[in-house]
Amino acid sequence: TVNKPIVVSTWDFGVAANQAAWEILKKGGKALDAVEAGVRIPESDLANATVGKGGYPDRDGYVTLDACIMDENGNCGAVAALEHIQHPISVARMVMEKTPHVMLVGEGALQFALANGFEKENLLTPESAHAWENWLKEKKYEPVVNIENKLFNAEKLPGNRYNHDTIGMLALDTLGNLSGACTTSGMAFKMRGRVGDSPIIGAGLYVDNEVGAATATGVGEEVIRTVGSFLVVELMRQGLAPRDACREAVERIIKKKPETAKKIQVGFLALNRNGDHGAFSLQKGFTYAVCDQRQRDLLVDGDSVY
Ligand code: SD4
Repeated sequence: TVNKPIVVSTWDFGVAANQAAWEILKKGGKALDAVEAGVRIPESDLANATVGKGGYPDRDGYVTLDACIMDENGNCGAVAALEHIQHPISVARMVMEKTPHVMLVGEGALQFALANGFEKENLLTPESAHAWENWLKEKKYEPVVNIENKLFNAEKLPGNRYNHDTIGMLALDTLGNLSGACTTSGMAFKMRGRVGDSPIIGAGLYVDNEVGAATATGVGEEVIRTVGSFLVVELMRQGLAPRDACREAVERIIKKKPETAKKIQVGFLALNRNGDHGAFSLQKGFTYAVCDQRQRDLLVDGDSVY
């Protein structure tokens, strides 16, 4: 039997995002609508000035966002290095639905968003600006393992905040259709113009309705190098369970860059067309959230190599 509908998403903040997706799925709504609505929850926290949630900027102080979305028919849309727009996922969906293209970047993506009614906002919160100013003292680019959960859970402590980093979300609706969304402010203090895996179809996200869907989080360069999400889906096509497919993709990263792999985090999350899910990461501490008929806010610890 197929376990549907179901939605899964990366990290502890996936729990809240899944709830928004579930509102749509439980009424028989489309997976595509569910994943868009779901990831808008962590995205919109960027604008919440009273609690100061915003993505960390690049090393020059600019907040630049990457996102992509893909549906059950292989339609997809993406934006990269987009500034000033609170909901890059919705711009990505509009690129998919209203243009002959798959991806718009930078100035052109912003122009397209503004022409389609999105509002220009300042996404650099005082807290993120402060973190950047601190970073400028040493200017060391050192991705922190599991920063997503560390900052998220640190929010509960006074004086702390979190940045959301990447949420990848995959959903299977009552019709048995799969869709996925992935959205991020990218690696903190990245070079200006740097684009990660998250907006790249096949790297940060891939959906094939005949097989399943996968998404990635962590250091995007290693995910791009191995075309990670596409790899996970192709491994599921060959018969691997979601967790085992994610494990193979993680091991591919180790094989390509053994020294790098020891120091960084990359995690994959997969959902197949039967509604089975699984995850695997390089380092311990990668979590994902599940919401289906049985469990509304389940948080699962993915297995890891190290
Ligand atoms: C990137 N994969 O820009 C993203 C970062 C990330 O949770 O996943 N953060 O490389």
